[in-house]
Amino acid sequence: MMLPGCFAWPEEWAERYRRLGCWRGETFGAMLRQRAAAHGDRIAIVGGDRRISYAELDARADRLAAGFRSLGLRPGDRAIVQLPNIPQFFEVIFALFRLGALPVFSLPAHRKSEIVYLCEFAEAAAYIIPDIDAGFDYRELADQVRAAVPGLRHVIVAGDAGNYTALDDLYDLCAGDGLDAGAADGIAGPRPEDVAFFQLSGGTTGLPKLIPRTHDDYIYSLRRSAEICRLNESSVYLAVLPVAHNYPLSSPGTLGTLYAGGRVVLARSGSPDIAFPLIAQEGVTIAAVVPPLALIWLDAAASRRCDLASLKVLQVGGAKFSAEAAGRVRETLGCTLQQVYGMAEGLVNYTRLDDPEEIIVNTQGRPMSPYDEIRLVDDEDREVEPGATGHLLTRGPYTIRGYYKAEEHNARAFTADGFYRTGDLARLTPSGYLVIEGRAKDQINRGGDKVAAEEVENHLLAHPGVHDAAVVAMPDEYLGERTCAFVIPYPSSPPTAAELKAFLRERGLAAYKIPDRIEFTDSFPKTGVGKVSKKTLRELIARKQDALANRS
Ligand code: AMP
Ligand code: DBH
Repeated sequence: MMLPGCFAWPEEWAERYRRLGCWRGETFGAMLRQRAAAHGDRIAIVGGDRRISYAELDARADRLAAGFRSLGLRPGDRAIVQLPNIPQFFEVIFALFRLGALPVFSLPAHRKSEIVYLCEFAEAAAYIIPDIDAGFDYRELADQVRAAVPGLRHVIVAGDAGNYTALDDLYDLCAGDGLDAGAADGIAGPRPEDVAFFQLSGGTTGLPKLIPRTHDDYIYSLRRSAEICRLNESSVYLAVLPVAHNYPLSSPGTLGTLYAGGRVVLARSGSPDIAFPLIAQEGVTIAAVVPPLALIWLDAAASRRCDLASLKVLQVGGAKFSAEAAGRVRETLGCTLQQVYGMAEGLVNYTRLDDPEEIIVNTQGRPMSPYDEIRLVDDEDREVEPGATGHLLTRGPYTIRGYYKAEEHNARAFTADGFYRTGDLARLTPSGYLVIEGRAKDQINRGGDKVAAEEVENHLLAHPGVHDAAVVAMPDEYLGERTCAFVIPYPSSPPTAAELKAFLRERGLAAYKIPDRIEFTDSFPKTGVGKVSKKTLRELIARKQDALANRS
């Protein structure tokens, strides 16, 4: 039985993916146990001044799972995990995996608006946070969340817990009671086909969607990713992006590296001041960044002395990387560029490490699995001509068949035969590589951070001085895109731009969703059928920016 609200693959497809050897019946708990048995002494995670071996990670996950259980967490319970790049992140998620409780992966940037929604929608039993990170006190956020969500039973803090439960205390709550003892009181641990956790979608609607991923499907994606990126026990993966995000978690990311028995090095920031010395000290072989960070690394490497000799592969993904910048990676950083185009819903594409430079620089890769199905269609769902640009639809052994508890949205986001509508516009090269040409979905991609226009519009509409709002992308040299909110104010009480931004912050919206620019207007351009024409608004703001740039 699938968790209520989750869509399993139809049985004939599940059988097919098993028969093809994609789904091998592994679970995360067993995967870690097996790695610990095979090479327990090897270092799995390096973070701050901690170096954790596979055996230690395995044992600590067991102890923590027992602690979570003593606290009252049960299989199937949801736990919002909002942790930065610290070793405890892995102890926590493997403990939850073992218990069969389900992490909901939130980003460190999320604030009250996002967390309250996640706690309510997922009916979370626990919320797991750091004490203070990057100058922000998550315990204060937890105070607000608890006041708004009475059903939230536990707040668990890595570090100084204040009034809440200290994560540290849970490791020793039941000394000597590994989780194996759980079987004795009826906790058998999850099955491979069970949902293991929820990822968040970048979203196109008012509220983020939850993406249920199973042990079977996700571990398949780790295995394929690790193969394609040629990870092995000597690989050292540098995690600079927030580890909860699907890209640094699984493409191949930290979990793909652990799958391959390699070493994960956690960085608290992607800044060259922090990342470059770590690369040299730890002998990092592969790192993953988003395009704006890649630009910073390229500049830094060109202008200062640094030892990046160990780095073999730099992955760039999350947003479109310009061919111009892509062409500079090999020469400037002395490593192979790998473009990664993926989504938390599933499908991930990679350029291959031995692809010709021309493909690496100019495409976003090809699907990782031979069983990924790709369709490019026009507005009426008819296949486009070969080589033409169309809406990208996909189906496969690790692409979900539906969001959690979102029946209405699912009817729009998936075709009747189970293809996911990515919302991206793409074309296929003759050799089968994807080139991303744009986006049809109502979303802004701010250097890899996804902002759903409707979500921000809803928050703006809550202001008493706002009659209507439309949020669009404006081009940006550094982030690729930034957000611009067009606002029709009530003439009687027009707010200022600064007031609106403060209002959104006050409502607890993550900082990356606060519009970079607010334009006041008294009407919106309309399409033929009378809808707000976002296309016209995008052109308007792009022209305005051009004019500004030319003047200076
Ligand atoms: P998310 O919904 O947050 O998982 O983000 C997935 C989306 O990010 C994709 O549907 C694309 O719109 C975008 N994306 C990810 N990687 C790339 C890339 N390499 N090039 C262009 N867009 C990308
Ligand atoms: O942007 C993404 O969501 C993304 C990018 C690259 C992703 O989820 C992935 C690889 O797995």
